[in-house]
Amino acid sequence: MDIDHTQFSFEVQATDGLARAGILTTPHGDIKTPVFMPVGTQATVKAMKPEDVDALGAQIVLSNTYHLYLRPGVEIVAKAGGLHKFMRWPKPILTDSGGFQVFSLASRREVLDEGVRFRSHIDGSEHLFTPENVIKYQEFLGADIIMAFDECAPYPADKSYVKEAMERTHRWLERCIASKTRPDQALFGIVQGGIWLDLREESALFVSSMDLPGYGIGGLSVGEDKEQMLEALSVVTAILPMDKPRYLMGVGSPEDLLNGIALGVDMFDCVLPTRNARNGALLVPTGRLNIRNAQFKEDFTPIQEDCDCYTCSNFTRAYLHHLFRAEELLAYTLATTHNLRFLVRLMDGAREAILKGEFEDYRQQFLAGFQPPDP
Ligand code: PRF
Ligand code: ZN
Repeated sequence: MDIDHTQFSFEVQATDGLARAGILTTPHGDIKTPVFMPVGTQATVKAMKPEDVDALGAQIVLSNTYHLYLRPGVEIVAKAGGLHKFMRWPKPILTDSGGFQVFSLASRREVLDEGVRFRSHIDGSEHLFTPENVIKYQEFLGADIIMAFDECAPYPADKSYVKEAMERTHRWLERCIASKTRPDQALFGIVQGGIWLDLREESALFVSSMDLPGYGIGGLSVGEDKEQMLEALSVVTAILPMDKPRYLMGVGSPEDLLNGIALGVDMFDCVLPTRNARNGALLVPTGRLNIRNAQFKEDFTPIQEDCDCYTCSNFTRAYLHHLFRAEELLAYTLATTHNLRFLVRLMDGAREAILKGEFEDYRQQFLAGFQPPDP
């Protein structure tokens, strides 16, 4: 079934070079793009109350079919009234299909044309994901945006294998579209093709021909060089329809976000800002600081002087240093709050810059000050 166009739409409000500022309308509200989506794998953004995720400016969260299917089970979530009610997040939600997690987490995988047979990373039980059942599971969960079932080839891999995985992803996309029934969910197709530009072109053309409400770009940021990623990405964004949202899956460092926006990407997600936060790696305009470091023991300034987040408004580096050293649980909440707010502000700034036609200056200025971690 197609989608209800009164509930979903995407409007590009301004472009600046290839960068775009837009509004994505969903049944649970509007999303201003470009947008970073915090990850709530297990129906929770780790260490955060939904109210706090909302308060720091997040507009949409991502959750994972793979995890929720294995535990607590998608029927439980459906009985609770769907994922929005279950996790008490009233704003938009996107669920990933499991097409990536099954390859990164499950053990003893067997890829067949029918789907993927795998063993649970939790209890070793055997399961089969197919394009049809993964759509059904995402319909049980009830997210606003659901993703097609795809195969993300590993990196490095033989070109012949990446091509097979891409072709399988295309066949699976047709089956996903055919099995979808809910008009209040938007299905995004996923472009694959690894680092090979001819495969990327072929995949972008095929997926674009499906006339979907949005497009995911998968198979990147899986170990290839940054230059390879950006080159493959630029081939894809040049082909995808201008009037639909583009979502670069699993990409999330500040420099990748700005470089992705510069190539025409509208949506991003990544576990890094939240995972790094729980390891004490905090984002600041100059790069990352590790708050566990002894230099912060007597530093009574906020993490970031000009940050308006709850953590920076109320606590010092010395206090966070202490919480991390003492392994106090509040450390995770305060650090996650700051890192997510940092990315939300980075994206808000990018959007404003696009609307003013100043995005390239904004990107250059940020990148000039920001020192990425060694690869
Ligand atoms: N496919 C899906 N989810 C993903 C990816 C993908 O290729 C990636 C790769 N960066 C992250 N998440 N379905
Ligand atoms: Zn802060």
